Amino acid sequence: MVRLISEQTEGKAILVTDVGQHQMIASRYYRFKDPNTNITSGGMGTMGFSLPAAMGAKVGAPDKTVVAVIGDGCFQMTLQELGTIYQTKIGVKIVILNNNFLGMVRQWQQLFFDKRYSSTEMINPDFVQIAKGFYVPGRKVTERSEIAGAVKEMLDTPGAYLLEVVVEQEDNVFPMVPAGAPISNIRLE
Ligand SMILES: Cc1ncc(C[n+]2csc(CCOP(=O)(O)OP(=O)(O)O)c2C)c(N)n1
Repeated sequence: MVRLISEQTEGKAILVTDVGQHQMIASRYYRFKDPNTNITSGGMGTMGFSLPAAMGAKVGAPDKTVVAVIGDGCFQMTLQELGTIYQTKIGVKIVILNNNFLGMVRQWQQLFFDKRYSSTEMINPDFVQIAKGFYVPGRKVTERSEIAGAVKEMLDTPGAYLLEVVVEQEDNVFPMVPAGAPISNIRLE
């Protein structure tokens, strides 16, 4: 998904990410061409960062394509900003990688706590309907074969757009360093 966005924007978009697996996936698979085009909530990352940050990026660089790549959990932290998008017509593209989990935390629970999942499964609302409530057009895709066309539709649609992509529920992202471990203990699987 991220590679397709990368290809169709020729690596020239400003990519803004939130916190979690999607953040690392976006960093790994988007082929950035220009400096200052990867905006992410690193370090003490705060869920909910990416939507308002993407809006700010679009206001600062109106001629650039700005794509926010967001997890389903993070999106629900600041989705009310869709109201600001509607009011101010900020043309930001929103891509939700929806695994129906707080994926990064689930990954840790799987790898370090014998898959004892606690408070990480998400029962999500209908994101496309929520966007429609704010007059932001959108689409949900569930099949791999649909995603190239969906990215094109998103980029070709003037103004803001929300694309929800249903992804593998229990996929993991590497490399990672276990809590309290030195970098030499990096895990690749
Ligand atoms: C405000 C806030 N609460 C909790 C966390 C801890 N945290 C980091 S990533 C994450 C899960 C993110 O889930 P989701 O947005 O669905 O993204 P995914 O990892 O599935 O891509 C959580 C709870 C945080 N970084 N910020």
